[in-house]
Amino acid sequence: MEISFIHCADLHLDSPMVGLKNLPVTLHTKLKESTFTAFKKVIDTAISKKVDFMIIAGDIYDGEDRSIKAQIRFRDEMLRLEEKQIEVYLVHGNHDHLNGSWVQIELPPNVHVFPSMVSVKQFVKNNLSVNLYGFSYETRHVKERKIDEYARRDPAHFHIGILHGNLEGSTEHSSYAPFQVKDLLAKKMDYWALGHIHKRGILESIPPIVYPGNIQGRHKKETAIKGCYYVELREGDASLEFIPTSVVIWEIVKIDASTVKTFNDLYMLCRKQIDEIGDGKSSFIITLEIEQLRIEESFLESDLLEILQQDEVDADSFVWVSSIKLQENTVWLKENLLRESAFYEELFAVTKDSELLNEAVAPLFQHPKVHRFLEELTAEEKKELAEEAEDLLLTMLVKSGR
Ligand SMILES: [Mn+2]
Repeated sequence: MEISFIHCADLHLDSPMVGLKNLPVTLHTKLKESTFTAFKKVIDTAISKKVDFMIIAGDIYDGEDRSIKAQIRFRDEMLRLEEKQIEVYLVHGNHDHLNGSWVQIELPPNVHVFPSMVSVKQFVKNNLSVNLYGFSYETRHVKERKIDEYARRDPAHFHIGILHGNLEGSTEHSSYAPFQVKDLLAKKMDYWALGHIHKRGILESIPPIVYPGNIQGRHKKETAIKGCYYVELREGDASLEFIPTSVVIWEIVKIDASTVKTFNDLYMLCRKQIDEIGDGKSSFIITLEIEQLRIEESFLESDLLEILQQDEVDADSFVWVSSIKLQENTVWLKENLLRESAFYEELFAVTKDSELLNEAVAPLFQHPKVHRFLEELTAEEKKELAEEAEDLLLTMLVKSGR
């Protein structure tokens, strides 16, 4: 007794991929296409592995308007699965909730969409039955503990829960349909197909409770290779294989610049590190984080970025530097400054003054359109802000040539 399926989530088809100035047109085209290309890889895998069905755990579309282009492309991929008699079980998430306004493109009959109430759908092959449980987001904000509405319904050989929601305590994503791992375990499912959190994670192995992450990163914070899971489920046993699908990989590359003395050294060091990333197969968009910089020459980040972007790029496998974060060795800088004049001592004291900090952020917290989205700053956040202020001050002093 065995079933196999693909579990993917957070396709975000037709993600706009904004904010990349200077990206050459060919690379931009590839990036704009990447969510579709990645999804095609998911479908190719389903077909080549001859899976019984596919689960899509929410956020198929990036926007609640579900662009017609995205819907047509999605339908075309569904048709490819229909040809191979592969069923699809999907839920809509906060990004593509049922209440959005869109032109409805009809999907083939192999696609089963869960309604907004937690419901069960049954997959049957020969004498084997699988119960799948799930719900789609009615509106963007589903804050209730929908997990409480899930109930295993026997008889069936396998039970699979599909849930687009947030693991309690995870702060990177909005806290929709929150749950704890113990809540899921209590439901006695054989597999939990999660979606919403874009970072891949296996929360439990028996039974598997899985966030596959998204299939293609959409911005510099969605780093590393993205993909989906190919799952084989047997009685009391499961095996998972990660299938990479991302077309363009976002990465943060840290460079320790403590040994460089001149701008030219720095440039050469960056160049070398960038060349080491390229593997001739994959494409990367990277943020360079240059740390421990202590060179005396003054230069602009934008200049360094510009020359790094000037080198030839190959659309099939490129490494593109999208931004640079320069971090001076602040201890060294501060020491230098303090040696220069007592004025700096006073200046740095300013960033430690919590009254001044409160004053500085007050307009934001009082703004009628903004304040309701903000939460009070914690002591830790205030400390971070003060440190960032000091770093900023130092950086500005360096850039102004002191
Ligand atoms: Mn998502």
